[in-house]
Amino acid sequence: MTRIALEANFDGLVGPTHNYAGLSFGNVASANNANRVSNPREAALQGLAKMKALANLGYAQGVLPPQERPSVALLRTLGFSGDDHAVIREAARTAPAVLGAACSAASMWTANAATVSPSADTADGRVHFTAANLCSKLHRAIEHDTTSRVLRAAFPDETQFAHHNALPGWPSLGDEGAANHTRFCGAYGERGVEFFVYGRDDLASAPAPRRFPARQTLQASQAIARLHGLADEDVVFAQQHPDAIDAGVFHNDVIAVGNGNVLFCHALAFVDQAAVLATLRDRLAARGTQLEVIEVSATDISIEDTIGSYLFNSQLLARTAEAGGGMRLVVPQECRERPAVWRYLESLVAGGGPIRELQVFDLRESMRNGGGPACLRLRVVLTEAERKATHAGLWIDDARYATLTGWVKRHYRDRLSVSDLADPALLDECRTALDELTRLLGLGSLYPFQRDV
Ligand code: SUG
Repeated sequence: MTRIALEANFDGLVGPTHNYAGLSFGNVASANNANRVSNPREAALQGLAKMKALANLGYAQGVLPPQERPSVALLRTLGFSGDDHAVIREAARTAPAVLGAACSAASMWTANAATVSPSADTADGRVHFTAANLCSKLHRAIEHDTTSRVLRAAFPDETQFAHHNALPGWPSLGDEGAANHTRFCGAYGERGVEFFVYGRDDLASAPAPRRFPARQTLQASQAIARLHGLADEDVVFAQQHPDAIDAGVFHNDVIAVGNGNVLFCHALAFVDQAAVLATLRDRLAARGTQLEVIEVSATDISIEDTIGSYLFNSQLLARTAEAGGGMRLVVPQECRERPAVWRYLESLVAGGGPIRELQVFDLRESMRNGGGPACLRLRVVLTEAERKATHAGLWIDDARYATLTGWVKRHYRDRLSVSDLADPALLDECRTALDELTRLLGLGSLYPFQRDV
């Protein structure tokens, strides 16, 4: 029996330590903006403005809290000791790069928090979550414990939600979550086709990028499909094009986005792209749905413009029948600043295809670290019963938006340089802010500093 379901988006709330430490080799924006002064307050408000605008349009919009940073736990694991302030001071003096990793606010990009399979696709009829190990970067490999706790608090009912811990953090099992996973379907409540894109297959001699690392492995994607109980005929694996990775496409969601029966991608997204698209078409056709592909050629938009504009890091959102049906594309304002990209988008919406409307957001603070609209959100398809079982304090409405913007304005700095990370007062500020946040969201004790006392 097909159930009625909707797609909810859970955006990461940008944390108070948002900064530009240049930690992500292979992510061009992160490297280009290294050592720039950030504005954490603006970053968080930009993210909240997107959440509010999409909630106003009628989408189910949730928020996930930031993680505790600086991570004193990481620094202690790495041998720094004394009281918490001494740990920060000593790390700043002798290992500033490690302190940078301990301070990253990267958990804001919840597309990397987990891979999620809706209940319509899984063998046991529950929604499955696997937290991503993010093991290719130190500053991200420390996220998954808290991510698992957050997801369990957000989706607590074990009869409806199944939570898997992150895969072991071995290089051959590198997993970056939903950023490399797309679900195609007819209606959301129908069984869909889950598309996993990997950058590396450590057990085969597939072509590999030469310049930048491939973060996701085939072995990790296969393990997740097994853990989630997906049927073989509903799963497609494809390799990301190594040339795209070498140009700065560090996740698939920087070069492709899909939703419902629509895939919007660049021609350089996948190895053997024509065969990949044909397989997707067949699998979806077997479920009674026709895949619509919008494939953008390198002549229309170069790979440089693709990465500079983050065109494909957009959110492809279904419009209601009252709004005219079809899809709405949520893009960062950098798309408007690149003439070739903007021209393309204007002709796309005028062209009568499935994408009918554009929505532009200023997410510049996140974009400077390589995180566009799609990076900031984790999609969770939920039936009505599952939506009701979701922790109520996480949904964005007028009141919660007002509460959260007020909280940001009370606690966040409006400038943060990499040298400011050495300031132990930042740790106290962050803990005070996060302690209040867990109360505002009704989440209980979530963070290490709340649990260790
Ligand atoms: O993992 N940037 C993130 C950006 C993640 C974007 N997510 C998706 N494409 N879904 C990353 O590279 C930069 C942090 C710094 O330099 O401090 C960073 O981690």
